[in-house]
Amino acid sequence: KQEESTLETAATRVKPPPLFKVMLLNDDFTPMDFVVAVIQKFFGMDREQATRIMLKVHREGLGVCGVFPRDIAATKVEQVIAYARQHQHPLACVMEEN
Ligand code: TYC
Repeated sequence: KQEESTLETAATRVKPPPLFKVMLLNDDFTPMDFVVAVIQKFFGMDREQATRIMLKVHREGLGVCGVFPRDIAATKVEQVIAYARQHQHPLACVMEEN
């Protein structure tokens, strides 16, 4: 088969790209409303979903906002941190391989 003779032989078939969880971490200072707004703005959730995740982070210390390929995850982390700093909040956002 042509496709197996070139790019997709069993030996060279590509693995699916690794995925990364993007997580928010709790702190004692960032206002709850700000965290909800961040989750809506950067992770495309409605207020109800965003509030659920914010409360999970608040109660359990961290929570997953989404799972993405490496570059997209890294961009989300940078955008969330930059936005939080612009508003003088210490909100922390990290990524971890799934
Ligand atoms: N713990 C914060 C408060 O009581 C709220 C908060 C939730 C902060 C989630 C960060 O990722 C966070 N105001």
